[in-house]
Amino acid sequence: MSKTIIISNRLPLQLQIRDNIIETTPSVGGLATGMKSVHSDNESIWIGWSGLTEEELNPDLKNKVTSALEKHQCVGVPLTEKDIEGFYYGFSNNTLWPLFHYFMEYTEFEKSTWETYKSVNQKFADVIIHNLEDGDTVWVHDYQLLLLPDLIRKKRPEISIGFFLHIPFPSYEVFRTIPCREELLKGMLGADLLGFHTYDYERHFLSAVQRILGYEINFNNIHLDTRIVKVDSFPMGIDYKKFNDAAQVHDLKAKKDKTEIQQEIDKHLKAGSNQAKLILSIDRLDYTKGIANRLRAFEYFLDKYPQFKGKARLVMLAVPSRANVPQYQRLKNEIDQLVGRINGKFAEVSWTPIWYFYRSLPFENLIDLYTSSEVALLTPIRDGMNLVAKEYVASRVDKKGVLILSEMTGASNEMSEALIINPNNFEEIADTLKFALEMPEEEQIKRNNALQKRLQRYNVEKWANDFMESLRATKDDTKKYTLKKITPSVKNEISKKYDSAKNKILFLDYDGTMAPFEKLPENAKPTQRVFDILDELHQQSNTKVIIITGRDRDTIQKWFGHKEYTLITEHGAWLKEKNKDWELMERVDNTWFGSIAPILESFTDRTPGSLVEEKRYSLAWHFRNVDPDLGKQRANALKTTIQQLIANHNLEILEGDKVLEIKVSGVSKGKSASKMLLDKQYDFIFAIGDDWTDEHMFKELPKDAYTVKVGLKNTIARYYVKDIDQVYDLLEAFK
Ligand code: GDG
Repeated sequence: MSKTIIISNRLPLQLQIRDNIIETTPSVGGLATGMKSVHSDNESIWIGWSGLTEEELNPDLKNKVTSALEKHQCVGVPLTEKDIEGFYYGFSNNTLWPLFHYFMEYTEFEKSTWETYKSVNQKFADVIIHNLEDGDTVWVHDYQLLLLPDLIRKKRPEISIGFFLHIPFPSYEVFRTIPCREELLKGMLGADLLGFHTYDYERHFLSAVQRILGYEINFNNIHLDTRIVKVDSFPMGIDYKKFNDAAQVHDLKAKKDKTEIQQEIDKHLKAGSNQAKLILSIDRLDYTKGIANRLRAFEYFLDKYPQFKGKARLVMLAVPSRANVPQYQRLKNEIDQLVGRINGKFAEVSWTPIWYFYRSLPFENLIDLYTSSEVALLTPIRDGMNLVAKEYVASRVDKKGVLILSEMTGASNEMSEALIINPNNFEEIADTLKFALEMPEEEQIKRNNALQKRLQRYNVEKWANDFMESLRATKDDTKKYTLKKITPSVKNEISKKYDSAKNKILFLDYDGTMAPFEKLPENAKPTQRVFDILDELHQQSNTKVIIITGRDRDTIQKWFGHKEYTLITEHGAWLKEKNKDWELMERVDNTWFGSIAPILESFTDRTPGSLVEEKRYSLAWHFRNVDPDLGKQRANALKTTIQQLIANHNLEILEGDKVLEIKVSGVSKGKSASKMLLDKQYDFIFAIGDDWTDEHMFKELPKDAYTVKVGLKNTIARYYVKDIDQVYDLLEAFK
């Protein structure tokens, strides 16, 4: 039976060795809970590192770990201390983490850690391949495993692979600075579906792919030679019920059942006689979380609004993280000093402004804090999502409480009813804190009502299911293409048909079909191989070879004039038959050039890299060498301008591959191809082309014609081949 394989750096379990016995406890993190619905019954396994290095395990313990993991449907990836050093602390946390969070000054690039990152990704791939069966679905998580999708794809091209990034994907301008940028993108593109928390991260990723790899992007699909990769945003939710239920139970607890922390909090709140207010913050101690900023802003708030002294208290839980990394140690010192200084500055006998916990707390204490705090103040400088914001709102059973949230978090995109702040603007934070502490209850309830509804609906289970559903749909789309692929047996069938046919006609597009695109159109000259193929076909009896192209007559005359093939140029305006002169296939004129050409030229002046091509009966504006976003934008603007001008004329705009062409309407490859069929009864009709001007031809030709698209794009052609080499292979089979 097919299964789902979840892969993350760490397994969702904590292992401990006590007296040579392995103890396991489930992890409480967002990912572990989130994947619960996917990682259920016998239909899934989870692959990752157990948390114990190879050096910590003797053969006996290794076996024990394996069977302990097996009980939870988990499989370990064996990693050494050196692996963890280079892969986890090194490349993942010293390079990717700061870079992806826009901390370029903290980003180190070391060749040795990059090498370890690659080899550890390979180790993960090896374990996966070993456990992979036909029909399985693979879901890879996060920045530690960016190369993994492609490593799996290389070994098992047919497998369905999803990838989700839990941290931001930075803007192209930041991402481009990393030396191994191409390898990272290609690694990710091994997946069928790539998920991000927000549309912005998705947009940044697409832009990096387009600019760095130069791949074709169609809305949110990336066209590779044999596959389509879909990119989409799936904002991760939380286990809403778990937090809401726990908060309800919490509120009903008798005093004696309350936790120690809760009793302390109650004491403080009571002493403040209704005026005491708690402001909560919870995060891992990480420089991305804006903890120092928050403390300084809180100090500024107490200075600016002294009426809150003795009343408002910041309860700050900072969970230790990567504590042996110097950067994190420095951050810890900075926070310790700031807390000490601010507490020293404002403390009164019965009140200290900051309660600071530097540790991890059990879940029930988390609920104590969520339910007792009037305000949650979350100020990350950059954060992929921020689940704490969602958990705070979900725990507010009475619907009171105010969330202040940094606009730099992924969560702020969905939580517009929260008070959204810029974490670098202390003035704004101070004013918002005051506003939050004084917010009327009805307004708090109104805002939380809306937030809770959304969190309840788009919970983590829905997130996981949506992702899996979308992965299935993406794979189905790709399968549609696979059905049209020219396999060796289809190729065989077509060439057999060719052999036995009496009269054969071949329509061959030129650019993108017989020759690759070049930066300058005049450089795409036919090679000897192209001539060899065409000559071979042309010499066969009863075979008519036609080059059918949008190119101008003069260039085609220069390149093919000495040959005897039939030539059709400018999308069907001109025809040249063997031993004859060029003749017009359609009555066309070019008297309109004078009004359109200056507009194209003005666009060219303003768009670096673009150029105007003047053919006899059409004008083309090429933007292949323009910055991709600018090119698209200018092409749209140009199209709108021209459309208005030509509204009452017999002209039309043709959109080719990175080219807009204005020509007399009614002239098309489809029309001219049909005309060529009139003089004889052909029993083998073949047409091949790569862009959508060729679709006209595919459409007009009879149903039993062999129509072939080059590249994986939407098409009405019956078949496709992946690239120009395959075009040559196919034509060489016609003998
Ligand atoms: C990454 C991205 C993205 C925290 N302290 C305690 C504790 N927690 C739990 C919280 C929450 C989780 O840890 C923290 O989640 P975040 O989303 O805030 O942040 P990261 O760990 O940095 O996670 C982040 C996330 O991935 C998911 O995609 O949102 O942007 O950086 O669930 O409740 N839990 C317990 N005790 C604690 O002391 N029990």
